[in-house]
Amino acid sequence: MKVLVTGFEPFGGEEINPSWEAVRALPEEIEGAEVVKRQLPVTFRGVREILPRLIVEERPDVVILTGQAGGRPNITVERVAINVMDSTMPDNEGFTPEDEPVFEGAPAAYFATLPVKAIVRALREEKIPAGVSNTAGTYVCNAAMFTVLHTIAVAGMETRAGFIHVPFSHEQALDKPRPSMALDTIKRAIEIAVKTSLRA
Ligand code: PCA
Repeated sequence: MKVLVTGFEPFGGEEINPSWEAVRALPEEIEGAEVVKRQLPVTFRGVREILPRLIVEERPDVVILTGQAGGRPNITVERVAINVMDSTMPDNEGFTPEDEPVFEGAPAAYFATLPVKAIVRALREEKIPAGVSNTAGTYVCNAAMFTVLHTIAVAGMETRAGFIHVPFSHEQALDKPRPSMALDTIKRAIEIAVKTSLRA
């Protein structure tokens, strides 16, 4: 079995992105499955170019994308990705799309194919605050999730895929009164999500 796990580069003036810091600390193998880790650019163009290629080349059994949701207090497992790019905050190459589709002619939305509820239950059993989220926003994370689910659907693959948003790390929150979580807890959460998805 093979698992593709991604995190993002920093954006929005942050020096780190806790999603990538956690992903890069993951072991090379989880329950016998090979773990392929990649850092993604925070650009609408980049994720739509890189992810379809990665999926077709690596043919993973499970894809778990992760990103920072600064301000959310807990780990959130996303239920749905929508075919919309709409942002007032420029991405890392200055692009601010308004009401554009991720892919012209693609469906309005895709549900995550990860065991969303089982992941949330497993995290809570390990005393990690977690919940289901019904929106991944309309910025680069949603576009990445939509791209992966669309690629898998069009290719007729059986890969299970979805997205997990993580809070700011404690380091990031030192100078701002925002909720945060220890990087090691975020890493453990992603590892639990991988294990739960492999068993599903
Ligand atoms: N979070 C952003 C994009 C990159 C990231 O880590 C988002 O939620 O869209």
